[in-house]
Amino acid sequence: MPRMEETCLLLILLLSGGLSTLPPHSREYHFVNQKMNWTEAQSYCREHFTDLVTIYNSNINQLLFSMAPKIGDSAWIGLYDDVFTWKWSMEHTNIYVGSTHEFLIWANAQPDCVKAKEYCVALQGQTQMNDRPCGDSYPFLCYNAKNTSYILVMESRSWSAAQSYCRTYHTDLTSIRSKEEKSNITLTLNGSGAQYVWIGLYRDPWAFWSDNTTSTFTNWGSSEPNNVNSVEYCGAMYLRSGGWTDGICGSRFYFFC
Ligand SMILES: *[C@@H]1O[C@H](CO)[C@@H](O)[C@H](O)[C@H]1NC(C)=O
Ligand SMILES: *[C@@H]1O[C@H](CO)[C@@H](O)[C@H](O)[C@H]1NC(C)=O
Ligand SMILES: *[C@@H]1O[C@H](CO)[C@@H](O)[C@H](O)[C@H]1NC(C)=O
Ligand SMILES: *[C@@H]1O[C@H](CO)[C@@H](O)[C@H](O)[C@H]1NC(C)=O
Ligand SMILES: *[C@@H]1O[C@H](CO)[C@@H](O)[C@H](O)[C@H]1NC(C)=O
Ligand SMILES: [Ca+2]
Ligand SMILES: [Ca+2]
Repeated sequence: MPRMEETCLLLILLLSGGLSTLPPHSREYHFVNQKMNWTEAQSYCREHFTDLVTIYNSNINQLLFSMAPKIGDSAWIGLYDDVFTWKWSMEHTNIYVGSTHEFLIWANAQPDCVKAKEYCVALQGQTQMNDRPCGDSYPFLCYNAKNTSYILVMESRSWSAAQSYCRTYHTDLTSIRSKEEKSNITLTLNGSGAQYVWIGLYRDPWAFWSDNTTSTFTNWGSSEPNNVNSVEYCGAMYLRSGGWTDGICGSRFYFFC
């Protein structure tokens, strides 16, 4: 039977102040020479090894790059962009924002993270949500906890400048936590004529790895991620360059476990 994986061992010695009481921490990396979509690859890695790979630094990136053939193809890594996990500016905890909330309603075909640039949320047409580029300037809606009121500021600012303003003069950009709050917000916006109004919802781009660990290292290829046609939410490595790209999760690529 032909070998399906090439195996490479990288031993990282954890030196704890000179004491060697801890066993060496070893990580094993595998290039799998079969093409699967991202979820199939994830299952394969979990079944045969541990998980899809998490890349913590350029040494690991280089190691993986060196293990794979230099061909004009890509290999999945564990990175993915979760377009439904959002946070409120006021709370900073991840909340799942699906499409079924009665008061948090996405506009048609949203969130679509156009060109991989939309990580902040505005109310569109005063009632529905749309992810928009955080640097765009829109009017915004603050919440004041002292007198529980919503303040529409009709000056256009970027999302983070709007957040600063709200935190300085009120409490924060508004959350929408209930039907009652939503109806008051709709009332506040009524007649304003604003097409987009920032609210306090945002997310971190490309924040998750398959094994639930976190890594701040990135190695995107030039002009990546670009979310072509708003369907690229899984991370892969170009086998010719070692640079990363966002790809369609249903595409079949080689992968690293
Ligand atoms: C609540 O307080 C803010 C800040 O002082 C003020 O701008 C706003 O008009 C107040 N709203 C109400 C309804 O009292
Ligand atoms: C919002 O509207 C509801 C009624 O729909 C009301 O009970 C509530 O006090 C209002 N104010 C806030 C801050 O939600
Ligand atoms: C919005 O305001 C107009 C008057 O300016 C009013 O006729 C209408 O009922 C209001 N809509 C809502 C949803 O409150
Ligand atoms: C990652 O976390 C999620 C939610 O916290 C959990 O459902 C999932 O099983 C975890 N996956 C792994 C591989 O630990
Ligand atoms: C990957 O393939 C499996 C089985 O063919 C399919 O059920 C799954 O939906 C695919 N995943 C994606 C992200 O397309
Ligand atoms: Ca959008
Ligand atoms: Ca891409």
